[in-house]
Amino acid sequence: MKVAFLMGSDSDLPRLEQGLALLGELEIPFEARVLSAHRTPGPLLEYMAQAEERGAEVFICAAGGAAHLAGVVAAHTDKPVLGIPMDNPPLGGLDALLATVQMPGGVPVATFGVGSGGPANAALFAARLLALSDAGLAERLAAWRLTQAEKVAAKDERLQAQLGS
Ligand code: RP5
Repeated sequence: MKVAFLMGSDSDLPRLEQGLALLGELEIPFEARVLSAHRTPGPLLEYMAQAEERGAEVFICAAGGAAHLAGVVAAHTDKPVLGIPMDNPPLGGLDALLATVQMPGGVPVATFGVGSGGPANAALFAARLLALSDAGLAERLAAWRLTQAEKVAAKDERLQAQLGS
């Protein structure tokens, strides 16, 4: 395992699947766990006590509402912590965004966007961090970026065909 992908609830999972799929596509060993800073504080600390020994190089933490998961994880590691604020009702994720991004000085959390791009970008950012010391992964990332550009170009071609231009 190189990436520990933690979420505060299984209700977060459906919106995180694109990020998990990207880690798989880029052949990055990861594990995903439901661990809550509030509901399971003990098991979260037990997890943090052994995650690095088991290989975790980057932590991705997704939580909604009063989202303290990424901050608590960052308080227990010197590895990079990437926070994903979940867009839950009734406040639409602004609560989680502020809770995740407004960390006190000395405990950094890199916070990603609320909504559909956040999980994918957190996974890609984790890949970029790991690619700094993994040439094979750097190549896979470059190939992935090329494929993404080709997909967008194909969409543009289809649009031009529809418009008859
Ligand atoms: C947070 O509370 C979780 O990350 C989730 O986004 C939110 C709601 O959790 P559930 O009540 O759906 O389990 O801790």
